[in-house]
Amino acid sequence: MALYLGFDSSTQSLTATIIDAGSGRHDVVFEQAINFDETFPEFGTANGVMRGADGVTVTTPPALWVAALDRMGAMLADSGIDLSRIEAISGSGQQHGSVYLTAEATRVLGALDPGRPLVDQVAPLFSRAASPVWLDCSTGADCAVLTQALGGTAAIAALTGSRAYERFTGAQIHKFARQEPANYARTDRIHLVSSFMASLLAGRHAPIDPGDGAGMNLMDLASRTWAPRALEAAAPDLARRLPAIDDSWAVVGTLAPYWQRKYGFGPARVIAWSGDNPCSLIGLGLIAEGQLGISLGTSDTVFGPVSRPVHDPQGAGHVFGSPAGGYMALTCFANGSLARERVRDLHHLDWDAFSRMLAGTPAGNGGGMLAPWFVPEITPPVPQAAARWKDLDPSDAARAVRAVVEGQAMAMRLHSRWITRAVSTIRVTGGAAGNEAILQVIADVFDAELVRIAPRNAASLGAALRAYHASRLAAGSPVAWGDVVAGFTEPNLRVMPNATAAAVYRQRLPEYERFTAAAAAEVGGQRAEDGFRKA
Ligand code: ADP
Ligand code: XUL
Repeated sequence: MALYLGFDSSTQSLTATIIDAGSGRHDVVFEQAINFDETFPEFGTANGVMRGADGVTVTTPPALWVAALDRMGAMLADSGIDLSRIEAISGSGQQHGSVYLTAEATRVLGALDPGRPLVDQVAPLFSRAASPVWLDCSTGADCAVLTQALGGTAAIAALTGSRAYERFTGAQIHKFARQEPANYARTDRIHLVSSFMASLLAGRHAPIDPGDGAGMNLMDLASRTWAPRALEAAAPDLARRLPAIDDSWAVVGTLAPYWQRKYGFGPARVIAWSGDNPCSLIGLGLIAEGQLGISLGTSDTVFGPVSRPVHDPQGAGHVFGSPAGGYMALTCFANGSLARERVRDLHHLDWDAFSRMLAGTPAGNGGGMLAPWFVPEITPPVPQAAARWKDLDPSDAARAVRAVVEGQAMAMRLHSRWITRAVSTIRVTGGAAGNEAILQVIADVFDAELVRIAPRNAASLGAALRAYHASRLAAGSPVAWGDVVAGFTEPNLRVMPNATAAAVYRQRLPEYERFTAAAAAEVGGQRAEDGFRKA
């Protein structure tokens, strides 16, 4: 009867999930979140971040994450759960964000005093006061330097799994070393949010796992080691400032006495943390190639496990390590719920009316199509808002509704071919997964069975499942991944594709691909892809 604890240190909140697993048990016994803005107004964040006057710099004071972890310790101690039954702990961090520590950190982490708040002990260790986070896009010039040094966009994507992105940690470190050389010089260790939080638990510097390490543009994806040329291009003497890369299931150490004495934990194993996307992969039960996950949230993402370090030929996707071994590929669409809401609001509909119109219109929409780029799009790269309607009057509410959902579903299908061509099942989650009419269109466009996974915090659950898997492995009684996730990631809805609709979309897809490629080229988006192919 062992318990396993997973955390999710995300942009706006810290969540903790405790599962009771093994011996036929698969119960979630605790899931609670601390909202950063509400709980810690003294840090002055809005939606968990601080936005710079330049409009592109986005940071979070790292002390906020420390304070939240300590507060969650107190909440767990008050939960009535016997924390000494927790056998292992892991976690999920927002990807790309980084934490900069002085040489003092090694000593302080090893001697945390349970009589003093964690934040008071850790706050003096930061050599960069504000941690850049994934919403930051202030490093265009730094990306250009990295890209150039590594031989162009295609070369950096093939080496690291992604082209140079502004939010990725390599460019963020380059900017720091360039703008604040003295503070960079006194930086002894640079962590990701994930490895930093694991270090607080273990009381020692934790490694970075290949899941989150791949979000830096600094890791050789195939060998899962730091790429020396990338480190050299990013900043002087970077290699000695980075933690080691270790397996996602590595045992970092034993939970520090701080946590045991202060909150009543036992000597739990601390397992390496990973990024939130890799942890969500596990939390949604995506462990076999051919399975695809679709998250219909603020943005839409399509992702899945892959066995080889593939990369998106169009340069828009990402490949990270999968915490279950192998890799995960991911494509993100900025025009997700925002675009659906745009069409809904344009016609003064509610979600019920939106769904009725969608269900009441024929597959293929009588030839009408929409490139739903109401805001600049990531996939394909479209640098400015540029929605395009084809053979369709946007004032026709029912057809406009169908056009936005079909356009999104066809884009997901087209831009996930590099992930897998043979989709077995699609596991879908996120706010819009509550809408069955939308799910039917996606099942039809992919011509694949679609299942909906109950809306929990998939990253935090995934971290708890990873703690379970890693702990059993370390104890010499490993559990297969299929058995790890079974019972925790069961579908609450199944949607089968409609054969007639699927046939319509098979014909329609090449046409949609041509239409959107031409539309993207018109607004300059194609240039990014051309640059990628030639590079
Ligand atoms: P995130 O985690 O990215 O903040 P969520 O996964 O919570 O987002 O999804 C929130 C979105 O879900 C809202 O922006 C809303 O557009 C969408 N949503 C909620 N209910 C429905 C519905 N019935 N049909 C379509 N979309 C919905
Ligand atoms: C992924 C990304 C986001 C963050 C969100 O590349 O930037 O999904 O991980 O926390």
